[in-house]
Amino acid sequence: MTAPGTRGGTFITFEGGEGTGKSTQIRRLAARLRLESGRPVLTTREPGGSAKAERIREALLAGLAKPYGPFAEALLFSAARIDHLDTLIRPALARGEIVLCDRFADSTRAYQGAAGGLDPAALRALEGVVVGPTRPDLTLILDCDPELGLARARARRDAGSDGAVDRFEAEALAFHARLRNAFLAIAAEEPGRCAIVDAALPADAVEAAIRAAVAERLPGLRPAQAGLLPAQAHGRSDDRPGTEHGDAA
Ligand code: Z5A
Repeated sequence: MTAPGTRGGTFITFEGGEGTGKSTQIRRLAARLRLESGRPVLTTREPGGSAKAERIREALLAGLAKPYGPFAEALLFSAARIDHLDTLIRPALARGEIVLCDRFADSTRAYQGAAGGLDPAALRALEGVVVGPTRPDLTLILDCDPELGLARARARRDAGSDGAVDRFEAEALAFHARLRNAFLAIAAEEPGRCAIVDAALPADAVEAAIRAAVAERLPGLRPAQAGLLPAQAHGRSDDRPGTEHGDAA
């Protein structure tokens, strides 16, 4: 982990299975931090975030890389991450901004590693080359029963605000159970960086737990005091994450 302050900015990632509420909570935390911290907040996502990485995202989620196997997919996620880091994340951190990222390297460890069956040592080596010193200061792992998360994702799609089932959502429930265990194992392995948040709770309660975790782990950002701010500070709970990726304000 790079300590906040050594590079100016603060890097927070959101991880977890499908439909755990990452996008919803990123928007809420971003709104709070914009009001509270007095610093620009950039929200972004993986795969994607930069123009070139978004093109790779389209191919990955359409399943175009699946026939080449999980290591080829890991390489493509990494290619997208290199561009995202170089063109968006590192410049924002160097400017002293707070960067909130929807998924990052832990998703490669969980999806391509634990759930996809790749050798963890090979993936760690790849991560070391791709990510280098740009480690998150804090990773919030949103955790709930995969059946609940998948049901939420399904309900969102049925309500018409989303497209077809993507390549990973279409995997069997056993895959999603392995994913959940993988994220919990990452949190157990790196407790200083990771905080587990109960994502089965209502969105307001999840938001409060996230504010408490951020206040405890990154006291300089002071989001716990955001509870004193007016309710209109945060976005709608059904906001999709992709709409403001790359925005700093
Ligand atoms: N992937 C990978 O394999 N390797 C990698 O290295 C990386 C990614 C970086 C990206 O998909 C896929 O890429 C992902 C992993 C893989 N797998 N899939 N699929 P994505 O970006 O399209 O999707 P996602 O990251 O899985 O997120 P999501 O499914 O869109 O869910 P979410 O962001 O966690 O949840 P949400 O959109 O905030 O909420 C979902 C719905 O639930 C929505 O209607 C909300 O209003 C509702 N919601 C949210 N919170 C609550 C609570 N607390 N209670 C009730 N309802 C709620």
